[in-house]
Amino acid sequence: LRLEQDLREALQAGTLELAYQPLFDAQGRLLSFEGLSRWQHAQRGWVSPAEFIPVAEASGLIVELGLHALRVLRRDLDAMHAAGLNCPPVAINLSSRQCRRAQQRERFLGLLGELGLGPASLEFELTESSVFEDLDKPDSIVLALQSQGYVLAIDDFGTGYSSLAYLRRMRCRKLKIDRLFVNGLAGSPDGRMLVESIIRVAHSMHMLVVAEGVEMEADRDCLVQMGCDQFQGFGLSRPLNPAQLHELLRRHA
Ligand code: G
Ligand code: G
Ligand code: MN
Ligand code: NA
Repeated sequence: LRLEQDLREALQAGTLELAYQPLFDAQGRLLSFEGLSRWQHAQRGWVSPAEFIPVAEASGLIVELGLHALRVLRRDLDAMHAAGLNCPPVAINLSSRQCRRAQQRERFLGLLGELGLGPASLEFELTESSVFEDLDKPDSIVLALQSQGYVLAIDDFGTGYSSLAYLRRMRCRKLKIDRLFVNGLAGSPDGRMLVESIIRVAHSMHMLVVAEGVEMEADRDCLVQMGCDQFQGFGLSRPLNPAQLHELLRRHA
């Protein structure tokens, strides 16, 4: 409860930030970023999203957190433009609890328009379960975003339920294989077979495959060989603060 109250105040004060973790192709070219919420608590220091996202979801604060993330992204993009830097698309995580009500969905879509965050600058990541819940709604946020041309990725693939059922039902552009299946891949024949199958299924549905949680070069090489399209993980880059992001963009310009 203490954490919930502190999070509420942090959102009011606008002190949550975004960290940006790059995604690369097999040749090491920079493709895009995942924007991850970060909270520096006055007493506790950095609180992990693994801790505060569940609190935000349970309390409903996730709605405000999601809107706040869009504003922070707008501010950070403006700063990059002012510095003469071009930023590739940034993907934001979208929780199903953020857009459960029609009014929440409208507010979210409205803010995208207001901030001028279109599909060239913004993408979304959704977990399997949240896509599945949302698709049953007449005014589904997923379908709305898709019809506006936003790239959607299915996040943490393989850890949810009914994966194949909704893969068929809705076509996302990207599939992100959960790091559970990526870590130690090179040393695991079973793991390789599984990931190879996931890649084949995704490609047959014209989806791009992203491996997340890439930490070891052997795993990355293995994934490249299997035809994986994009790579993200501590082994390539940690999530970056805006200053580090600027530096990376200068290097890749
Ligand atoms: O950043 P990582 O450090 O620990 O994130 C942990 C979890 O929190 C991940 O599952 C990630 O998708 C989620 N997460 C991070 N930032 C956001 C956010 O802005 N919104 C939502 N809904 N989830 C987020
Ligand atoms: O659920 P989601 O995929 O959005 O989670 C992203 C989270 O994964 C972030 O918290 C990010 O810090 C974390 N992450 C990114 N790369 C790695 C990695 O190589 N190893 C581990 N353990 N976590 C990672
Ligand atoms: Mn994600
Ligand atoms: Na993920």
